[in-house]
Amino acid sequence: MAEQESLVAEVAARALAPGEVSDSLRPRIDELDLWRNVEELREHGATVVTDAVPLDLLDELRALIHEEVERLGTHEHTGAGAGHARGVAECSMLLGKPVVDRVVALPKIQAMWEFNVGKGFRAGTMAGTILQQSQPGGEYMGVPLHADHAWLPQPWPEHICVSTICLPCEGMTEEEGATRFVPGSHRHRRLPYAAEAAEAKSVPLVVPKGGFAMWNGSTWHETGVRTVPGVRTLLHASCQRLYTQPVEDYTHLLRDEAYMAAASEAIRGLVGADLLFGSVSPHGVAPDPDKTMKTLLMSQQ
Ligand SMILES: O=C(O)CCC(=O)C(=O)O
Ligand SMILES: [Fe+2]
Repeated sequence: MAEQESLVAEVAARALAPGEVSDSLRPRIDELDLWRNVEELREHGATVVTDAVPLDLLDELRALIHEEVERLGTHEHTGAGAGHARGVAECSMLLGKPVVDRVVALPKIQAMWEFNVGKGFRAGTMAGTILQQSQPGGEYMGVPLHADHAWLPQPWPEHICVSTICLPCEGMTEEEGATRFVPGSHRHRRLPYAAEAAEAKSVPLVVPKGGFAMWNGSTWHETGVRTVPGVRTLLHASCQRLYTQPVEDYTHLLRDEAYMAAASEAIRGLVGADLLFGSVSPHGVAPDPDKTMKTLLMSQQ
């Protein structure tokens, strides 16, 4: 009993306010020079992090997304609205692909996810898209103004539950179709009404090659329009707060002993290897006590 009371006291004492940086994360934010990004996420709801991804990894990532899209054939029926983005070729469930695993484990990406969705965050969606040039007067391609918290009841919690990064393999300017967001829109903590969406003033998230754009689940954002030749090849990677149900189910990776034996700490985290979920066996009565303790403590941070 006394043990349980002290656990409750410890969990209570760990609680962070929304947008607060934990003591254990602070040194990484310092070292990686991410305070401007933390501030921008708090104030505006989105930010661009630079110098995060080595350029050779970007070439590999671009090749993977194009190969996957080709393999799935989604480039052939993009006009019919393949995937979630109209007119955009898409591939999903990319965690487990070696280059994606290396990218999403990079320190700046990991630190920003932890800031936004707390310790113990899991992979929610890991998708690649290829956006083509729009023709003048042509149909809008991509996802119109929305927020990634859309499957949570509104008003959305102050603690962010979904955090998306968009990582363009070649960088993205406004003309190249940079993702756009509405500064300050995260404060509404709900989806935009139709009239608000029609009048919203979005701004482009211009990303130099090697950087990524990031927003939080309440921020209103939309795919930009590519007006110049070429394509925008992008990794969309969303992570979710540990208690929410990840959109993509990566339990096959958790069960893959060879994969897990070689997995970095970052990947173990993304698939929830240390969380209590799924740890009660049909013959047992309680979840793994170590995992329960870890999960409880992480949930507050
Ligand atoms: O295509 C884009 O630029 C934005 C896509 C999007 O809404 C997302 O990844 O959450
Ligand atoms: Fe989105």
